[in-house]
Amino acid sequence: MTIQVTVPDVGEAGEVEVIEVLVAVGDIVAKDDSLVVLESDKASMEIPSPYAGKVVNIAVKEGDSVEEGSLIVELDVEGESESESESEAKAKAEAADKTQENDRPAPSEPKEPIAATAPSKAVEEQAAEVSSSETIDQLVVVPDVGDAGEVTVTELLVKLGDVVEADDSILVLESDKASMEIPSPFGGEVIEILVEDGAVVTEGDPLVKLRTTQRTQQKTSPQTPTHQAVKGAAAEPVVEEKNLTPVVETSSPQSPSQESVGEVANEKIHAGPAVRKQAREYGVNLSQVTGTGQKDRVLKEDVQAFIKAQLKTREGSAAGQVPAGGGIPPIPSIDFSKFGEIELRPLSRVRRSSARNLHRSWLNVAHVTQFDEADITDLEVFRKSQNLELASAGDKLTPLAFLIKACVHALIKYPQFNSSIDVDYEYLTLKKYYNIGIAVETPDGLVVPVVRDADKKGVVELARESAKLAGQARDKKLPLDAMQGATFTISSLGGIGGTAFTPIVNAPEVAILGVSRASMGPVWDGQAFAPRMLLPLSLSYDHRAIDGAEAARFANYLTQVLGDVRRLIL
Ligand code: CAO
Repeated sequence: MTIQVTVPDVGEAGEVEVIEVLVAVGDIVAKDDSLVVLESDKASMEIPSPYAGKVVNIAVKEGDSVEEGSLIVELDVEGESESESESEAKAKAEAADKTQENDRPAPSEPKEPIAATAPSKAVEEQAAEVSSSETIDQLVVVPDVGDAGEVTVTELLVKLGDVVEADDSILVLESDKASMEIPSPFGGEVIEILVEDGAVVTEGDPLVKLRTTQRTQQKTSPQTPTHQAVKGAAAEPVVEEKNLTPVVETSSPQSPSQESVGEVANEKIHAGPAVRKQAREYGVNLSQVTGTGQKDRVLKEDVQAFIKAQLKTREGSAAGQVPAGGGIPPIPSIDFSKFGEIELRPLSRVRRSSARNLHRSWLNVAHVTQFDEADITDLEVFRKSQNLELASAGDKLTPLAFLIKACVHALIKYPQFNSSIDVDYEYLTLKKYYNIGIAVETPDGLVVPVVRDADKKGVVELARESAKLAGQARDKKLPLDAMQGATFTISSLGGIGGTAFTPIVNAPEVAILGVSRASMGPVWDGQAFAPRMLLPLSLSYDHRAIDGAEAARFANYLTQVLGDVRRLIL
């Protein structure tokens, strides 16, 4: 015979939305298999099939608004024992008769509408009349764990069949900073353990299911959303009330409170039970999934897309391409005002952009830094003498112009430093032009203008041009194309101080020269220590493109050129 499954009493919700249809026409479902997921403003509920049978018609589709009594699906239950179906339907009809609310056909008629899940008021009243107690299955979920975000189950303190009292510890969760025993918010028998040792969970994830026995007078009315599977002891074979509010949540590990129902968690992650189940099965942390449903609700497709993206990230990582942010555990977002006074300073556009570029380079490049020292005693004598002559023309040589020139020479000798590596590691692109980026500190953040064709320019011209670019950068007057096309970068902190640092390669370039402050130091000349002006160099390079030995040679060659500037004319 054909059974119509209708929307049960949804309490105060009135209209609810069909957010998922879990079956298709022709599907064979078992009793209690979920048919659809309905969602009110406050919560979601899966509607289980009241009988085993074959789905012969689906009367709703995702997005439909339905109310109590609306037809959901039609089931062919002929495979079922007729007498059992009849007796169940009869029990429902009798219960409904008690309140004279039943205008449905008699249960023996071929199309008997059956409210699928939540017991109607009448059914509950019937249950109250025939039973002095009822069992209620309730989930204990991960409470608010503060800034911890993800926590690990480190110890299960209960096993199946254990009877716990309210406030008995049921398991231990551990964050980076602390362990916490999670007390049960209510007493009952442990009928399901939903996590295992080592599981990583977040706020709202279910931990254990407890079955409590309560006096019927204490039971929750269908108008009050609860997360209880109510099993009326006698009126119905099994009438399971699915939750209108999916979690029973404790307000904190220290003070569990059954009143603070899971709407908080619900608001944080808007997802139906089926989606939560799917997420649990695949170990997906729903807080990391972007919901594309109404009000950012997380749909099954969102979880699937998230899993796909994660897999891609792993494939990418295996191939050495790490998409920005992919697979990287996020740094927890902390409310610092809890610890003291704070000020929010918005980042400039320049700082945001350089933060993104630096992060991207840091993630992609296999950084190694080679340190060396150049003896620039003679260079400094020459530079200062030149400056005396150049002053009248308004020009000034700083060590930077010589560094640019020396780097161009080294790049010509070691062309792989003037290259970019193919993303598939098939080849290096060697560039036959020499454009040197110069890291310039500005009030808005780091800017890297480019001295073009540096190989074709003399030291004075390089000094003039780099000073002009640095000035334009600080005055925010750099033309856009002045920051493009660099093949190698110099970051000089020499005017400021420091003995060494590890600059980040400006990918897709493969190397960067960091320059620290030159200072006088003793150098052994074979017979005695002599005072020499030593310039610290820090050459960071992408080890994917450059071998360590090549880097040592490049840095060494630089020291030779800077140590004897006559080489620059060779
Ligand atoms: N050792 C000792 N003194 C140095 C030196 C060094 N390595 N480099 C420069 N100096 C001296 C200069 O000769 C100058 O001295 P005088 O005024 O007596 O001649 C003084 O320090 C100031 O130089 P400068 O910094 O104005 O000029 P510059 O050409 O050396 O540098 C620029 C230009 C744009 C690189 C620099 O101004 C700048 O912005 N540096 C910061 C770069 C930065 O932030 N890098 C970090 C990036 S993170 O990777």
